[in-house]
Amino acid sequence: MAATACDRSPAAPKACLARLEVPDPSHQHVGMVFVPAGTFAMGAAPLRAEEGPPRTVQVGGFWIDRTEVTNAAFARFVAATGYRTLAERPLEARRYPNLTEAQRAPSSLVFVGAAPGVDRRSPANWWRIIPGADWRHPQGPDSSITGRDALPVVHVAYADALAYARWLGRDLPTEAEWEYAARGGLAGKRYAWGDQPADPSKPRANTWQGVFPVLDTGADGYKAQAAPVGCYAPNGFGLYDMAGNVWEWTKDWFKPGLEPAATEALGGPPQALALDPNEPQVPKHVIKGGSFLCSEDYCFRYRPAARSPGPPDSGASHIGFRTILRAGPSPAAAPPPAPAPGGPGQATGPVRGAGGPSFRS
Ligand SMILES: [Ca+2]
Repeated sequence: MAATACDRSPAAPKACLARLEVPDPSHQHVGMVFVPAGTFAMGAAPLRAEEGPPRTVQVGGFWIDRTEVTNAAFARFVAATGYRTLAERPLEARRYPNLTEAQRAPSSLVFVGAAPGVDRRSPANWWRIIPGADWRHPQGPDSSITGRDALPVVHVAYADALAYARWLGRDLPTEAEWEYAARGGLAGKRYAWGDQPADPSKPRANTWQGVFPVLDTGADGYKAQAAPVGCYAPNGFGLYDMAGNVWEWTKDWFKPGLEPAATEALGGPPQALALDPNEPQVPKHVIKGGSFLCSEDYCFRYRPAARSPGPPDSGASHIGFRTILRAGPSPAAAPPPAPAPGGPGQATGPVRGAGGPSFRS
């Protein structure tokens, strides 16, 4: 057996916060923290090619979820609306004519680990498209979220996250808003908690300790799996898990580097300029924060300045989200979400992630 260290035991991890806050449209601010308007240095001296040097960016005040959206919160949304996530729907044949019917069946990407000696250049060695994997079945059809109310919802595509946010009259954060929130009021620090490197004896986030993707020692308490929300100390704004646990969707279209500040505040480059050099035919959104799969020796993206491209029509077992409510105009007045799955130019693109770089860890 590969030493993946994936813990698939049926024992449900306990909740870490005393109370799970579950909002609904009548209780719009439940679970949120207010972050005052401010100016900050977005980005950092690049540690990865896609990052950009710091530039001054202004953001308005906003409410933001104290934690990643949980299974409990997403379940309330689904119960109220009957919403089906993209992973639960078959892909449309007209949009994906090159795929077989089996390939278009409902499915999602699950991290399965790898054996020692694996070629670390190919994420396909540790990701599998598993039919029947979705937010209710995070490891595949035989798994469930029973007893996992406090875990972040995963296998949510960008459109799923936006649909949840819209139901609450909220929005998803721009990359600038997300990064400003993640920094917690600290200026120019490498991590959400300051400049001290991660210390396994005093874990500050759910990441990966050991050799990725072969062995996670789980020194932070969670071995190759997401933790319940709020298991580690919050940042300066009172926000939990802004580093590690699960990646989080933002509204910005991804391209390497950062846009000039004036554009950044408005939400990054237009879709026409979206570019993942490793998969240029698929426009992607920026995901932030890193995940439980981020190790110091491979991903190292559990830093506020780090960023990665996420295909809008794909979820995965390590991508979740949180929502915001701007102090300015209501998000209800914003344009409707883009159609999904598969927009123009994506019809022949990789489906549900073919192991693209956004899924490295
Ligand atoms: Ca961990």
